[in-house]
Amino acid sequence: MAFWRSKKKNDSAPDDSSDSEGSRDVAASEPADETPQVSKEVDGAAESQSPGGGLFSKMRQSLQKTRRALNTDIRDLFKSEGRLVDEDFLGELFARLIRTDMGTGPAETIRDDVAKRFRGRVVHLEEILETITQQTQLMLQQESAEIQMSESKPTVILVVGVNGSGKTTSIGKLANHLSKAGHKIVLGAGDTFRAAAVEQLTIWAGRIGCDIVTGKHEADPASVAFQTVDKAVEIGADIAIIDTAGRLQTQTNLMQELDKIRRVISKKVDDAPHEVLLVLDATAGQNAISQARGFSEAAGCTGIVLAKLDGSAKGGVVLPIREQFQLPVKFVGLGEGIDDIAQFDPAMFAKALFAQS
Ligand SMILES: Nc1nc2c(ncn2[C@@H]2O[C@H](COP(=O)(O)OP(=O)(O)OP(=O)(O)O)[C@@H](O)[C@H]2O)c(=O)[nH]1
Ligand SMILES: [Mg+2]
Repeated sequence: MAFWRSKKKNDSAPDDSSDSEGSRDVAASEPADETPQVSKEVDGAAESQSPGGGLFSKMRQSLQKTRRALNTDIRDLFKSEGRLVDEDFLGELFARLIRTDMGTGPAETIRDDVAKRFRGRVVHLEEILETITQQTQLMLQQESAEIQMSESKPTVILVVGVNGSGKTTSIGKLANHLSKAGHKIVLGAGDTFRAAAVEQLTIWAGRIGCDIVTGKHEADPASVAFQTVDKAVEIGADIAIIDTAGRLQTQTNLMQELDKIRRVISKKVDDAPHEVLLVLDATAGQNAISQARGFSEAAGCTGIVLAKLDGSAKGGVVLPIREQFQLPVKFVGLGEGIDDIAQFDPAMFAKALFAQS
């Protein structure tokens, strides 16, 4: 196993535009042959972050595209001073709500709530927005967005999802977030399929100042995962976060590869992985739902990271994700920068979604 030290880099987000399509065979035997490498960055203290402060405005900013579509649409319903809440109004409101990709279920719930409170009355935009915000918050309630920490170190987090959903970038931002919270982190470059993927995660490790375990190109990802957990145990790290190559839930061999990664990790730490985070691309809107459906069952996911909210006009997709899956949304991606991630907060999200710009 080789060690090296990298200088902290802090400029732009590491880009990775290489193609990751394709499929690989899963080796039948358990891994042990490849020798992953470990690099150590010791002198890179994490950037300071304004805790809490500005988080709402960041969330608000990120939801700008969704909010613009939604607010403009809803505002259009109020051409004159106030509007009578009748069947026409309720029908138009429903049509506008589903444009955010919130889906028919949540849109019906919101419409029915508005009907119950205001039918037959003349209402103003502000009243409607306030009601919708409250109802949205209610629908988004979940137990906790905290990472489930193992009682004994290390907590192991496996990160999965389809190609290009934002896995590696989310890992970089999450690792930074957790590192700032005082946790010692090890990253595992489990996407050995593309050389660029390892490089991308290595750049993030350098920026954060944490260890990373990498394997040779096309090394068995399960081997890298095992070595990552092994390294975390060895150095007393609090959290190991393991990247994986993008895959579709329909690619049976690649889903089996995830199984193998899980099996191998649990050989090292009994109850690991403690979290399997499914990264979904918010710009995919309703398509993100079908991704979630396949993965949540096949990969035993425990939580969702909704990436690229900032680039999406379909931020409403959080609602059907919460409605249809038992999985909590743990984090949202708000951009490509190192601090562009936030723990999911239903109240803040609902408020930011309907805030008037
Ligand atoms: N605007 C924005 N871009 C993001 C966000 N998260 C990821 N990206 C961008 O989305 C692209 C894909 O991100 P990656 O992290 O490489 O995605 P991945 O899932 O690891 O991709 P594969 O490993 O190829 O499957 C990159 O250009 C990222 O910079 C986000 O929250 N906001
Ligand atoms: Mg990746």
